[in-house]
Amino acid sequence: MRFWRRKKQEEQPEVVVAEDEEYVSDEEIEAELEALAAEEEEELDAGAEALLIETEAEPEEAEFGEYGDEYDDYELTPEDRQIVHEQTNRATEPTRRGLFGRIGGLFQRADFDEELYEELEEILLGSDVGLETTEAILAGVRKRVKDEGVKQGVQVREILREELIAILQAPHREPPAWARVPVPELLILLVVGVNGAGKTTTIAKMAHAFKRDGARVILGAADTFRAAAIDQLRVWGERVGVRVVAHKPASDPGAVVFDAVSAGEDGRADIVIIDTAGRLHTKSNLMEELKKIDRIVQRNHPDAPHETLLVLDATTGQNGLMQARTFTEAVGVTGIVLAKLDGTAKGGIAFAIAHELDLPVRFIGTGERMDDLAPFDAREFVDSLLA
Ligand SMILES: Nc1nc2c(ncn2[C@@H]2O[C@H](COP(=O)(O)OP(=O)(O)OP(=O)(O)O)[C@@H](O)[C@H]2O)c(=O)[nH]1
Ligand SMILES: [Mg+2]
Repeated sequence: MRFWRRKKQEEQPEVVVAEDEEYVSDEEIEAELEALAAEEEEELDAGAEALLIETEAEPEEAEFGEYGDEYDDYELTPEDRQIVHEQTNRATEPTRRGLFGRIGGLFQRADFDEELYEELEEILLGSDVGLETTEAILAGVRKRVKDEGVKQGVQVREILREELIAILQAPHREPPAWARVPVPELLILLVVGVNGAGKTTTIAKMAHAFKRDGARVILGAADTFRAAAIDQLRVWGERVGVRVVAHKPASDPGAVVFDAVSAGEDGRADIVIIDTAGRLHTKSNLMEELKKIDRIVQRNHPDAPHETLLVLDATTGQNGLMQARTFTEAVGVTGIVLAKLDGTAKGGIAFAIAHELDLPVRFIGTGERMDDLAPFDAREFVDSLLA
């Protein structure tokens, strides 16, 4: 299945595990950042007028809709669709078997009455959809039921289905960075999340998928908190067959990021994925550390990270929303990976994420193996839950 849109014919490089490659100290990076900031200020002064003229121009209207014409290269083939369908079905099985599965039964009665609305509300709340989102869904359904003058169970079911899909699709305003046109010369992805959420495993799965699509991938082991974390990424790197840039345990994550990005520059890689810590060994604040990583990435790549993916453990339910808020405030999360969806009956959290955080879910984790990652598809997701 294609995740990455650009096809490359080049041979994959051999697996090299880099240690202390071009090590740059914290101080050196800070000094360079300062110099860069000064330089930027000068440039801004000089270019202020030109900048003003540029911004006066009308922004060009985007010509494509959601995954529109420009992206047909990225469109899933019928075989891909089948894979997404099967993976989504498998991952949502616990949710379907749990409370959510009772939704189907609500529509078996001929008419959909007030009592059934109450039951529906109970089911949504119990499946981790959350109060705010549940109310939004019910209000949407009630309004359409009234406007369209329907009351038969089957008709209400279809309205509910459409409302659920709309909620999930709303934050998907543009395709993921790896499917955009043009794809950045060096695509830099930052992966964040609390410890144990599934970051490292997700990175391995993504690397596997991108590599299979012909991309040359480098992983940066910026989670220097534990030796085991670095080893885990290296083992995955070897298994998947991609380069891993790592430093010694407890070393500066910023230096790892710097080296991983540098290793990918000048056409030597297509994608760099940075693994980060879920907690820190020092007293310094995790969010500050992530902000610093962001700045280091932006040093030579002002548009990067092209995506900051927050990995959420789906089994933690509503708790994940709070985590997401904290990370979003600190580092501007652009998308969610919902990991371990296969292990929870509370898949309703996907709706809360979309509605309350306005963040697109990019992938769902469907198991512990390399292939257990599916692109998130709102329609597939809803249909598999209501099946
Ligand atoms: N069932 C299932 N297990 C998963 C999934 N993703 C990750 N895991 C498991 O969750 C555990 C933690 O995953 P990691 O990738 O190490 O999590 P992490 O966020 O990198 O954790 P730290 O590095 O400690 O912060 C591992 O045992 C994974 O195999 C998934 O989609 N489904
Ligand atoms: Mg990890």
